[in-house]
Amino acid sequence: IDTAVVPHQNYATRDLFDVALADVVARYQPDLVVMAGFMRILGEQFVNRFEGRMINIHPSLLPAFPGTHTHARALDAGVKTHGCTVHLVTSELDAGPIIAQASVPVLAGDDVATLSARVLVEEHRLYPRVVQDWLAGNFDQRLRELAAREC
Ligand code: NHR
Repeated sequence: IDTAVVPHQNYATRDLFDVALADVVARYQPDLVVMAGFMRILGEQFVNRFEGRMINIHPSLLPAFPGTHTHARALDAGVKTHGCTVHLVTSELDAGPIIAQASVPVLAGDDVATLSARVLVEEHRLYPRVVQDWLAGNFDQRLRELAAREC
């Protein structure tokens, strides 16, 4: 598998980093851009070029707990069900159309370590399944319309 590294520290502004990263990704003419553990908010310079064919997995049941520290916030809120969400990436953070979700119970005595580990098991099941379905063209019409509208 080809690898490229684009360190954001090398760029003076977010926009310059976004353009540099997008240029590298565009070289591959990707059918699908799959974000995993990507922790930099992407601006229009990146999103506009791949919108509708870029997905992210987020460790909460969106729209609950967008952003960071999701497991601690779920525990603080006392929710009984938590999980992960695969969504289309749009310019609005963690707010793109939801593609798929998996849920786990929150158990008495859970801390961030035990809860995040339970969610991660589901992330590893859900994400490959979504990618496989996407590339097989198995997504329903509604999602294709949402993806097209976001372009
Ligand atoms: N970019 C866009 N435009 N839209 C989304 O939906 C995005 C995105 C970039 C990343 C992943 C998301 C997550 O799964 C993601 C979704 C990082 C932050 C964040 O606050 C927020 C959400 C996500 C990832 N990043 C800080 C920043 O200033 C840095 C935080 C840190 O370094 O720890 O970029 O949770």
